[in-house]
Amino acid sequence: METTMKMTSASSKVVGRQVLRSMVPNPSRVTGKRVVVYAAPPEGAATAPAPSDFKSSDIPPPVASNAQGTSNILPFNAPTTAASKPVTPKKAPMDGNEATAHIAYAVSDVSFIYPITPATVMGELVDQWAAEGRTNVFGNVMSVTEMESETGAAGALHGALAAGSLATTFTCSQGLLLMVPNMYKIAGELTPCVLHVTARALAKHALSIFGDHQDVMAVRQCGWAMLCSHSVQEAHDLALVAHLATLRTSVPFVHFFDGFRTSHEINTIEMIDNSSIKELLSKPVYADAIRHHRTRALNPTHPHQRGTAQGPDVYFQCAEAANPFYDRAYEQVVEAMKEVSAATGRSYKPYEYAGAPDAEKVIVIMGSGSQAVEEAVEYLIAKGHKVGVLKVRLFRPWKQEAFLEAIPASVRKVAVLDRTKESGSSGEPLYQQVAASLHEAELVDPLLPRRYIVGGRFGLASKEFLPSHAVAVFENLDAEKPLRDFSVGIVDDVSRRSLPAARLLPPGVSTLPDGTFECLFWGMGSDGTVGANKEAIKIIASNTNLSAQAYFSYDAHKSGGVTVSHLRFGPSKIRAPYLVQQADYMAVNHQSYMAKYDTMACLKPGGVMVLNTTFTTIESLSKYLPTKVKKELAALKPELYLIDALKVAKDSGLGKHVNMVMQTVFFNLSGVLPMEKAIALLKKSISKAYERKGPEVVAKNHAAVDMAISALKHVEIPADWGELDTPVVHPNPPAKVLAGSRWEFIEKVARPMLALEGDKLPVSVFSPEGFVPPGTTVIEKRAIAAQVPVWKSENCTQCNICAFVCPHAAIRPSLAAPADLADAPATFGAINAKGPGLQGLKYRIQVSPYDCTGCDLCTHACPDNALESKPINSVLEVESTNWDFASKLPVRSQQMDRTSVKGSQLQQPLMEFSGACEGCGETPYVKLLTQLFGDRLIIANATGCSSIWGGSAPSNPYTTNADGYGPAWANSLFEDNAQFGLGIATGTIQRRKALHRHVKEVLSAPAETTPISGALRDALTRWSEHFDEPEVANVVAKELQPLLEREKDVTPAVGVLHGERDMLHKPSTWIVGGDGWAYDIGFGGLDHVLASGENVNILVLDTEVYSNTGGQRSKATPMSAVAKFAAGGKERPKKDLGAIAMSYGDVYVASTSLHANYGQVVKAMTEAEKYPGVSLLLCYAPCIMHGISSGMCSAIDESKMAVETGYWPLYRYNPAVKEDASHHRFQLDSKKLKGDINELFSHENRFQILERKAPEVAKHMHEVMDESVHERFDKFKNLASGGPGIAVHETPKPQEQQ
Ligand SMILES: Cc1ncc(C[n+]2csc(CCOP(=O)(O)OP(=O)(O)O)c2C)c(N)n1
Ligand code: SF4
Ligand code: SF4
Ligand code: SF4
Repeated sequence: METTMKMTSASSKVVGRQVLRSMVPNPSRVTGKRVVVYAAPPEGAATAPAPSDFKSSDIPPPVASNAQGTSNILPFNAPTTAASKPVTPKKAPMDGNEATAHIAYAVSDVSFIYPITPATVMGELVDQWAAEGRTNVFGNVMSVTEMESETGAAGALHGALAAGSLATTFTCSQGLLLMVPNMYKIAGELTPCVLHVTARALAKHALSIFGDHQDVMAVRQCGWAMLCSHSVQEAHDLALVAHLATLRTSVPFVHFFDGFRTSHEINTIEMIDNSSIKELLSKPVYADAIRHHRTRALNPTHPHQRGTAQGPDVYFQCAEAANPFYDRAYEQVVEAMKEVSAATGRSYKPYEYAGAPDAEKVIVIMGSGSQAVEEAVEYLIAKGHKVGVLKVRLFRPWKQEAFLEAIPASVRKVAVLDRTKESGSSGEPLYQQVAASLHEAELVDPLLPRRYIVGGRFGLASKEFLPSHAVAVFENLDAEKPLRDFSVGIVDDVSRRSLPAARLLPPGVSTLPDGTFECLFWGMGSDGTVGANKEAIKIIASNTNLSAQAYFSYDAHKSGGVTVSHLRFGPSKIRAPYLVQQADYMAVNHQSYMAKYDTMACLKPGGVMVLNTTFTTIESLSKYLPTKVKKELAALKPELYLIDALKVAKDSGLGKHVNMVMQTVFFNLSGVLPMEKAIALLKKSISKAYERKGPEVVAKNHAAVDMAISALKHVEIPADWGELDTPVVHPNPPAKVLAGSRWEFIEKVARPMLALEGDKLPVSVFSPEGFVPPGTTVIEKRAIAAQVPVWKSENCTQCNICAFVCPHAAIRPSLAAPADLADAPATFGAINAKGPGLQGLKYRIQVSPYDCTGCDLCTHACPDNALESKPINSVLEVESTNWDFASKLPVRSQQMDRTSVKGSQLQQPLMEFSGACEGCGETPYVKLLTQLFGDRLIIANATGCSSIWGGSAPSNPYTTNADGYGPAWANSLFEDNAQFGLGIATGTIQRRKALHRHVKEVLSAPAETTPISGALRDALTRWSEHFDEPEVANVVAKELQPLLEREKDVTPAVGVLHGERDMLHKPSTWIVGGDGWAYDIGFGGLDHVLASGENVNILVLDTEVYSNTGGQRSKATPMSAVAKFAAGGKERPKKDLGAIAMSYGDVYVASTSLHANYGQVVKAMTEAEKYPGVSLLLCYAPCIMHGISSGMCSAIDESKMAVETGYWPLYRYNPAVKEDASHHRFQLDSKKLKGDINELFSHENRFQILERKAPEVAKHMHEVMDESVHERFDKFKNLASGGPGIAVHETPKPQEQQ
């Protein structure tokens, strides 16, 4: 197979080259003109006119090609001779991102990048390769620069192109939208460039990181050619086609492929080697194009001007002048495709038909979905149907003739499938395009047969699209009244547009090639299962002759959520762009999943099933498994294996990481490789994967591999399973029943979604605006902790620190009157409460074992050894009963001052059980915010981890108090959060001002015309006098609710007050986001808000990286830290956002570290909220991305050390303070510096990587950092004693606030 391929490609290369050379025009030769200032027009095109005062003779002439037909200003530094040798294609398993990045790197010199899922990986790879010094085909190391946003990336890209570079970038979704203005410019100037896009949904009613074509369709009008890859192999090949075609045409190209399905699918591909690419690029057509691009670049030795302003007299004509470039682009794409074909043996067409030659029905489709259609077409043809699929690769420029030619003449019915939604249109863009083409053709040639056409949508946000869905589309075409403008893959019971299930391809019938082996691995986020499976599939693909495919699906939790790895391998090429439906091999890595999810629905009868469980005998398992599962097991009759992988992992020092154990078991049972070989390969891959984490981690993983097999047990499924009515120990009991719409949402939407059954939900259960009621996380009860803390009352000093540090609000103090405890469970011990105002009450610390993540922060933080970690199974029943009882106790929080550390924790947290990682450093700040101001909080939240753990539907951790009050939370975008928050504040102030005016009007109206009660008059008067003081106004506001309800009809004016009564409550607006938002992409807006003087509060959760997208560098990243996009360590120091904010003089600024100083953060939040202007809180937030060597449970010690060494200073700058000899606006809360900053660095992998890789560089950087930390501390000391340094403005005048 390989030899044939090699011969074909070698011979066709020669032919191809001769043919191509005679066919491809050299623009300057064809036109006989020197075309150097404007992009080379295609053959026959009019040369774009030069500005009237422009002398083309000012430009150096293009250098003629030499006799061999090769330009003598070849852009290569390296010799090209090696390229002519035939090269055996290298097969390698990789995902679509890597497949694309290889090409982009090979042919580009410059890249400006910015992270956005799922395109980030391409940026990370080119950054890594550049850091490693890899050279591209021109012999250059790519220059890779991370920008502050995609706006910046596109602007810089535009600049690099204008300077004559070969430049590229990678993005999608919101990032692509930010590029639109520059995309117009780049295309308008006819600049060769390729933008690689992992097509993704756009943020509308909700953000979604998953794949569809909404983003690319939103830029289809920008003047870029659009080339779509349908598979991982195509992403590799067509990436090159795009780079070649852009040079040939001077039209910039968007090369796109489906986000996740293609970008993250690992498949075995044949790689194009750099020598072949080099050989291609050394052809005169490309050498000339590159030279041409460079000659027309901005250069003072032959200057010209671009980007001018034009008026009505010329703008239109100039826009039309580019038409010839687009008119001929199709041919150039075809040429480039032929060249890549010649080099690879794989042929592509812009519009490619597959199916019956005499097909009567076709589906037209673009992207990975075409492969599912192809499987369906093959299946239907085998059953005698005349069907086909038309795969669209080139969407812009659209070549009507070529498209029409690709459709077999026999076709009478056409269904066009779009992976996008254009609300209110009469059809989506591909449909419109196809319909227009067919219609025009029929108009031009009335003899043509009439073709019936319908359009529909599929696969939005990676919704599964199966061959059976394609069959349903064909069946629709045959219906008596086919649905037009339909959807497929969902149940739309509202507008009834969805297609019914296919009859010809029932569920359970596979369309995969014979011999394909399918595997499923159920893992838990951050348990390493996904990483291990990526390695497994790479091992299989690289060491057998089998084709392999892997895809991974996740839920929205940052960690502790469910992950499912879908692996396939087999003798034939695997397309199947959809999830494994029925596995031959299924591993369930966490026993609780057997009850939580319908795992059995995914297992093939007679397959192999491995369960990681602590119940390793059939008797104990029998007691644990739900009856339903046992019945299913009895029916499916799998080979069942049990293993206590957690024990093996613990014994080998891996804690709860069971991934390597389960991986070894997989190799053992699947027999895909001889076991000895598999073990050797596994160990090799472990060494490589964990190298960055140090030799100890590698050794522990090796030990796990060695110990795994002996712990594996085969068990027989008892014949009577399924008939027995075994009592069930349910690990996920239904939570409390709550009334109203929240309960309805929980039952109808949240529960099915959490059980991974969201795909089955019909349209009617959803709110079209995407709103989610508060407090839905209360039902999740994930039980993901291995160990949970249990209270030792005898040691407890009632400091409430455990609750203060808990990221998940899973441990809380309870106060109760003795009478409240009359019905307490026997295990609900309580001690006498200590502290002012608490006399006579009982006190208890209670953990919720189902909600605890086992991060151990509370046990580490407890100063009195009053918490003990115990295995969850030993305490689950008792402590969850205690928790339920504690949750129902009357609220007694009013009895404590909430602005103390202890008092704050007696308040109900109105943010609980979020999906953040165990030990997350961000959540405790926001939880505290809700304890201080939760009942009047409005949060504008930037996109980032805090919007994911805080707002991933259906999980809403923001909840309400007994009055139904709680944080109102919204996310606009990543880049605009400061402005969004300012808008909320301004809008709120405006509405409250108007209400205040109305109240005053009612009060001043004569009693005869406004006969309101004395009680209402009195309350309105008090409200009016204190409407801006929440402590009074919000109490009176509550009093006013029933009064207004009763008297709303007295006069229309009172009716107005009633209508606006929810504005009586004074809110507190907080703008919350991460450092990536505040320091980089949102900085412009943030700065504007800082300068606005409005009464808003800004909370920056500073993890010092873009945590949500995997840890890329931001301008908050410290020097020397290795982050993604800073593979060689960050060279520049962290930006001082506090100093920038303080320079305004009237901005309240605090730098805080919750774990290092509990009191300071409470003080800072309280002061910030009180301050009648802009406040900025910088919050040090330890994150898993820091790689703290002893785990996140040490985040407290680590934060303390960061403060003590001066790495993270604690201060407050309060412009409300009147400066005098003893009062200063700047307060330094850090004490005298102590300890060695290098010790801090030695605990965190982000610093250690550089120390291991380049010790000298790291040493130097750390010295610089140490020095600057001391300098900064001295400066702060000076400021704290009233020394100069910060602009002092007048204390802001009290303003009318919200
Ligand atoms: C315009 C745009 N570009 C990129 C993204 C992708 N993105 C989402 S969150 C994020 C990083 C957030 O980092 P940070 O602000 O530091 O918050 P953290 O995740 O660390 O809490 C990025 C790059 C996006 N959503 N929108
Ligand atoms: S172990 Fe972590 S999640 Fe559990 S209660 Fe303690 S701090 Fe909270
Ligand atoms: S941290 Fe320890 S001593 Fe303090 S309240 Fe919690 S359990 Fe008690
Ligand atoms: S900030 Fe870090 S620790 Fe917190 S959820 Fe994000 S990645 Fe996890």
